[in-house]
Amino acid sequence: MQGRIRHHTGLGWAACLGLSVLSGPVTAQDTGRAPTAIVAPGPTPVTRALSLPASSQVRSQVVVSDLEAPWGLAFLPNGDMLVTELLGQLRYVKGGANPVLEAEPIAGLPKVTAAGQGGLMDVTIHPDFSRNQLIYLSFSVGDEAANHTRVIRARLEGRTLVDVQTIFDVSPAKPRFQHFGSRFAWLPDKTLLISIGDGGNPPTSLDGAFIRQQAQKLDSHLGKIIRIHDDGRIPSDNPFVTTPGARPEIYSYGHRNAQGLARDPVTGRIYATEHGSQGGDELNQIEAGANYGWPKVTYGVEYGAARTLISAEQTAPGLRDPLAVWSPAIAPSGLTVVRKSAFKAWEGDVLAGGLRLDQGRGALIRIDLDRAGKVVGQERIDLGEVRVRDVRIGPDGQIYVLTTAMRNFRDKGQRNGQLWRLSPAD
Ligand SMILES: [Ca+2]
Repeated sequence: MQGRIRHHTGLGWAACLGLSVLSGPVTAQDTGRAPTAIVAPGPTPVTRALSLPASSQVRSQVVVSDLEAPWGLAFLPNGDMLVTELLGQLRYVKGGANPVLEAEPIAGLPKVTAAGQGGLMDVTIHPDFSRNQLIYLSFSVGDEAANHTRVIRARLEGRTLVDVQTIFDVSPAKPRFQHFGSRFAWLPDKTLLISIGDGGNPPTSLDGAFIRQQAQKLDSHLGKIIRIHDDGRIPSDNPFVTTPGARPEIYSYGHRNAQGLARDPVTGRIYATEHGSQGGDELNQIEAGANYGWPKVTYGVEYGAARTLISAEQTAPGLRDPLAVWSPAIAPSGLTVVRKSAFKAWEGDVLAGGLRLDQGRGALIRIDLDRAGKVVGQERIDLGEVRVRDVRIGPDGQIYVLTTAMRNFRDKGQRNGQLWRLSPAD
């Protein structure tokens, strides 16, 4: 694919981009129906990420180095940034043309368990931050035998957190340190969505079954997207508040490990990316009460050379189909919808971070959506031998990306994390 990418519709362009369309178009998401509406099963395009064309539209520049396993990025209204480091520090970056990483981390953080995939994960600011200075952090607590994701809010006073309050604890606790999810997204009513992982891969078990089965259980927060008020209270219009035995915080379920979550402020659509198991990574459009299928239906297979099937079917009545599937995996991380950016041609598209494409380098994936929210094309934005962990649009309209090195990215003392700024190529 040569030259500038423009907005296109139709599978002709998808085919020219190297999308491997297995068996036809995506099932339409029927946004007009009640949350529990059944969506007819339909085929979903499966993409081989490495076969995607590389974007020629981007100029990239490292603006901050020496971060230690960065995970989440949030802009303050003044253009400064908060960056979480997985091992448990919150860093302050002065924004502007030449961003500066302050040497001293933010003080007053609670104790975090940093082990395996767990640690200090996402950060977001309250929609009214300018008035209340509230920030939110997600992190893992506990030990090898019993740990879980916790959400706190606190006021940022200068460079110190004060009035730290726990507002949500995932239940049940789980063993081992896999699949925490933990990404935030705000809704316009100032409720907060948080993605929670399924608890891990076999042989990790809970209640006599592989823990992944928790994703289908409404009495568990594992494998869910949850929704709470800004102080942790449960919204009375959550989809399962009146369902006996169900956790009232649940917004959607049947997720494996969603580490990308973003709302389009123009269309109101909510998108999530989740890791599959050896392939089967998904982009989903999230609706209240819907079941996204894991592990009943997935394009992923068990880890290992045998590639044992996890589900006999990839789609089923009553289960939401993904908008896009990546096999092999991209290992999707942070997610953002392109609005108010310097990339005019990308307006309304979705950027998905990829930790690891085909066992090689990570990249950003730009997913071109048409006005109906259907995937009509994808391309790679390569940043070299890095894992892409988070992506945000800055107040200056540029794209900001957190990366780590491919190897040793979360070993203590490995300050190979970077903040990149992407600008439109001339
Ligand atoms: Ca799914």
